[in-house]
Amino acid sequence: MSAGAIDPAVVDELTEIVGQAHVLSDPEITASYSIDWTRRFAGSTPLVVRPADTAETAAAMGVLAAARIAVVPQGGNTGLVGGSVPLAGEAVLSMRRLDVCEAVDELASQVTVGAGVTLADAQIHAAAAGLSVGVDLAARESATIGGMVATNAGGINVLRYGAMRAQVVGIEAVLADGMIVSHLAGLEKDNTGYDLGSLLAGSEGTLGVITRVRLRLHPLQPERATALLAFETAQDAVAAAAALRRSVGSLHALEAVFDSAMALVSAHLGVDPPVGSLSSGSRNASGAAWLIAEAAARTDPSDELGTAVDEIADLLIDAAVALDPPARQRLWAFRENVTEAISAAGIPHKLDVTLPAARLAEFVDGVADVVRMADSDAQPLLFGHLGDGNVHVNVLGPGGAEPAEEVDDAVLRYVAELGGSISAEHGIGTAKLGQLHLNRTEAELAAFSAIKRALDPEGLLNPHVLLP
Ligand code: FAD
Ligand code: 2HG
Ligand code: ZN
Repeated sequence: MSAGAIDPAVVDELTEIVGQAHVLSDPEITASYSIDWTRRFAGSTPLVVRPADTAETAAAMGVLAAARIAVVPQGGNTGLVGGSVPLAGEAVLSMRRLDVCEAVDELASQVTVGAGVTLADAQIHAAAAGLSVGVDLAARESATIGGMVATNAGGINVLRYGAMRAQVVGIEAVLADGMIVSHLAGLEKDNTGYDLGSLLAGSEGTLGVITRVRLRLHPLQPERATALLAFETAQDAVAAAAALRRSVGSLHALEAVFDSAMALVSAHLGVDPPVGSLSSGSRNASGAAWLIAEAAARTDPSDELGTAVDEIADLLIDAAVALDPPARQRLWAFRENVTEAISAAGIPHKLDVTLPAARLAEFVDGVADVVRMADSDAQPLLFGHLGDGNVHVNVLGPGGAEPAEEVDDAVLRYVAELGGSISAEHGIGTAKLGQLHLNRTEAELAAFSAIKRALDPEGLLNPHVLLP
């Protein structure tokens, strides 16, 4: 749909609500709202509407609903499953201007923030009160709290604090018809009916537009110890990860980078990992493996981490431990920059999956063959949040091109066969619509559709996302 296809009276009404500067239709300006972070998913939009607050969001949704214009809510546009961009000519409702952090409630250890507040800004705001946000991820400078709730984002601290849904103690949202629902008191115990915050978490913009979120905060854990651990095989790394989870009470993150992903990120950074060695020619997905284990506490956790690392000495090739922030950051660079390194190499298919602990090692060893059976030229790159069974299987085709479409189906079927989830933390978006049935029964999908119809009977909110 081009801008011209929208009734000028609708554009006028929207302009009256949000101001001329915030109704965008010039294709050069709307282009960045229409392509996703990976560059795999791109469309076009007749209009980007940028409300400033809840009232403007509600009024704009009312106008769009009356005109039956489908809408893609968008935050930082860092989503990785093609759910945040207008692939079928929808209007985009950009939530980035809802960027107010209210005062931290120090008595309750909670804060209410606008949906457009970036994770980095929420973290700085909470830290000033001696508290922290329970979720952290590498896209923190751009990802918004609204988008993170909408995707139920996970990240590196899930093993300690849970994913985004677990941080939500109150929510405000605008429904498809422009009605505002608001429940922001933040009472820890509140059994007064359906929990709309839980329902909207992971709804990927299909049930409502999140405008404000009340977050549960956690004590800051300022003392940190970080270890980069090198292993000869993926199996050893998986066994070590399980042991560290059992033994380190202050475990804050437990991440993995497998052989070919480590080769790529090291080349990207221009630095070899300080411990372990890459397999020569490294096209293996697994083979050698690295873990990053971080302990965090109010008092120095290095002894606790050091003792636990000693206890897994028979599994290890070598370990590097860092305590001060720059040295720790140098170790983290080998994990945090993998996504960027892959993006610099091409346009991957991203298959974000969870395996049950008992099948994790088998999956890490077996998935490369599954990929190559579907596309013999494709290169699998494995890394992820091993502490919670979450593996990111990225697959590149030759020269950085996209691999064959069959790869996605083959890997996700393999995951389902092993009892895993086809989406650990990124969501379904448009990328995995065809495979949702691998994890969800017909009865569950019928219940999903009934919820969607109840809250969005005209099917205007992100109509091509999540529900097949
Ligand atoms: P967007 O990309 O704008 O939108 C994502 C989805 O949420 C879309 O379906 C959109 O319609 C919907 N949405 C956005 N805002 C709203 C709103 N206010 N109301 C209703 N629906 C809305 N994800 C993880 O889980 N863990 C990670 O460790 C992680 N690391 C990443 C690292 C990098 C380098 C990158 C690029 C991405 C990473 N991601 C990760 C993915 C991404 O950052 C998350 O999915 C994040 O939650 C998206 O937030 P966003 O504001 O960018 O949302
Ligand atoms: C991460 O854990 C993100 O780094 C991105 O979830 C994963 O690039 C990916 O596949
Ligand atoms: Zn991740």
